[in-house]
Amino acid sequence: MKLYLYDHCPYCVRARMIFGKKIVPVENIYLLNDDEDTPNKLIGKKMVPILVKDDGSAMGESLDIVHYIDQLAGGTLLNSTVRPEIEGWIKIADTYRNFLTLPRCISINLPEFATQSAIDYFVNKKTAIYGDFQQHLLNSQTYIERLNSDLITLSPLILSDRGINGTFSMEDILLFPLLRNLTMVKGVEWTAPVLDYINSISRITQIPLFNERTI
Ligand SMILES: N[C@@H](CCC(=O)N[C@@H](CS)C(=O)NCC(=O)O)C(=O)O
Repeated sequence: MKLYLYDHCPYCVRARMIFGKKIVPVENIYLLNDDEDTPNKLIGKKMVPILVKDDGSAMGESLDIVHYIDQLAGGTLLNSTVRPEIEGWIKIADTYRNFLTLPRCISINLPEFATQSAIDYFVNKKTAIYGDFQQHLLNSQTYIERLNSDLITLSPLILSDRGINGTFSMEDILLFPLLRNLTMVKGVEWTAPVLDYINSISRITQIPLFNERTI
């Protein structure tokens, strides 16, 4: 199977997590961010992740891919219960996380941004939706302080390093990709429980963090 993705894409990380956790072999293919043709041909729109199965058929939508691989790999199926506190936490982080990660992800040598035209494509597209990247960088401290405070709120919700609700579950699939992206941000005060959690899920899913190239 082949998985088409971008390294900075949290939805792609959801898909990567189930392959890593269930030890299902897959070829990861990182598209350039301005490559519209490949995804358009596969699923009729410019969006990743895309799974191309062994029979050649293509599947979009991260959670569909997660469920497909979860069933295919056998073993215990992911518990899909998500606590309202986790849903609420994600909703709050969603209000500012992109302001921190979008302007940084283009500068940390990710494969989808290997060319200037891929970077320009991304900056133009995302600026139209989220606002000026430079302004967000200038406002970083405000967002970092919000995140620091939210990490303190998150800490007591972590029941185990193996999975936030005790075992690996849908909560991890939804939460870890956001936290992993935020490891590219310099100056975040990670609490010990959150740090242990992301390091452990990174190991379990074989998805490296960005903490060695923070900006
Ligand atoms: N609902 C989709 C969302 C996927 C998504 O938004 N992917 C983004 C990358 S993070 C994308 O491909 N956007 C098109 C673009 O950036 O041009 C899923 O869960 O798979």
